[in-house]
Order: sequence, then C-alpha cells, then structure tokens
Amino acid sequence: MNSTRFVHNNAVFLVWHRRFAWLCERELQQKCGYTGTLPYWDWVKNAKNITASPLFDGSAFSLSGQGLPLPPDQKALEPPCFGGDITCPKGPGGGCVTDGPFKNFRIGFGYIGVEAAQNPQPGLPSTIFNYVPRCFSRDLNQFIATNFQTQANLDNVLAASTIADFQQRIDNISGDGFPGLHPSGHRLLGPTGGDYFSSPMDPAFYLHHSMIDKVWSDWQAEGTGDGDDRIYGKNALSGTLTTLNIPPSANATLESVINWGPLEGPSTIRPMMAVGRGDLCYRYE
Ligand SMILES: [Cu+2]
Repeated sequence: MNSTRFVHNNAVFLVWHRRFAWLCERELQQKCGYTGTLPYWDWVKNAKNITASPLFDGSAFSLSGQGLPLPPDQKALEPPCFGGDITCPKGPGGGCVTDGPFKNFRIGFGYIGVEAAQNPQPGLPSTIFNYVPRCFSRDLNQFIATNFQTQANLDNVLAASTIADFQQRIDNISGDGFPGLHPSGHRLLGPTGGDYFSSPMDPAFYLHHSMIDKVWSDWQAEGTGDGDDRIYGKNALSGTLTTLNIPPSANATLESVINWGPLEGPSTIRPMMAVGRGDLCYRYE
C-alpha cells in the first residue's frame, strides 16, 4: 500500500512486480518450507470456464473459488470495466469466499480504490491503515475471461515493438483496442483482487503477476538488434517514477533506486531487468 503510488502505470511497474512476486516465492520457500516454485496463471488456458479451472474450482489445492452471491444493490462497489463502450456484466458472486484453503481468510482494512492514487498531493489518505475487518471476497467474472483473456489479445501484447507500446497494451483501459490483460486479470477476481492498493490480499495476485512477468520476459527475449535491447537498451524502460506521473517525477533509468518496504532493502532497477541473471535465478516453462 505504501508503494502503490510509485509502482503502477509508470516505468517501474513491470520490474517492481517481478521482484515482488519473486520475494513471495522466496518467503514461501524460506519461511514456510515450500519446496516448489511460484506458478503462473495462464490466462488463456484457464479462461474457458473460470470457476471450473483448477485455480478457482474451490477444491483443497485451488486458490479458493467464487464468493457468495451479493444482492444487486451491493454490487455497485465493484470496480468499473473499461473505457469507451465496453461494459462488463458483474459476476454471480461478490461476497465472502467460503470454500478452499482461503475460506476463513480475513482482511484488516477497507477497500481503497484508484482515487487515492489520483490525488495530485503526494502521500496517502490518513484513513488508509484504519482497522476495518472484512472477509476475503471474490466475484469471478466469466465475461472478462471469455472476452479479454484471449490468445489474440496475448499475441497483440507480444507483438509490441517498443517498451512504451508493450506497457500500453498490457495495461490498456482506454476502450480502444484490446482491454489490457493486466487490469483484466485483476477485475476478473472481483473486489479484493481488483483493489488498486491492496489486490495482493487475493492470493491469485501472485500467479497473475507471475504471468505478467512471463509475458514480459518472453517479450524481452524477442528483442532485435543487440540481444539486450529490451533488457538494458533503449527498449528497457519507459516512463517516470510515480504512478500516472502524479505528482510529476523524473524518467526512470537503470540506476534509479526502488524499494519493497520492509520486504527487502532498496535496489537500483538494473539487477531486476533480466530473468535468469543474478539472484533472479528462475525460468519459465
Ligand atoms: Cu497488478
């Protein structure tokens, strides 16, 4: 939550979330004795029937399933869809998750929303860390899965020729062209996984961002000219160091310092740019 205004819709988004997902994997391995690796959510493969997917079918080894149905008048709090004339029907859930391993999972603060990131003043609303206990909710949305999590959309992202274009396509909310696969995955999850400040409270967040990291690293590997153009070259980074450039900030460089709060000390961007180098010792299959 403290990092939100520095790590979205800017040059830092991809690299910060790459490291954040890696830090989650490391915590699972070092603190919980987990011997596996962090999986990725293959959007296209799981889109056909989202509540029957092994990720979300509510079984013991899923990430829990659909939330309880909510009365229609309570569903207005869910995030909107995309710009232009794209409207998304709500899913059939929206309430508390009651199955699978996260059925008793509780969250200790309220819904925050993107407005807190659009304030021209730096900093966060003073109420953001108030104790507001609530359940973990889901509104798994088949419309978003069917219409946006498509191979054509993914192919379009991978066909981007510049990093600015790649970022625009994967985050697109304009209503023109394919809706971004990044916001689509968040909104598919419903109120918890769709919250701009606290979406990591839905465990599917980590698999979603692992997939974004896979797509970015696949795209980086397709760089032309000198092989590192999309890693350390002119298509490595695009944008500034603040979310939506609010308040205005400098363009990021490979030497810009970013941080993960209490999870890890600050680092320059450079060592986070390449999967498989340094301590980012992993690959995607
Ligand atoms: Cu995200």
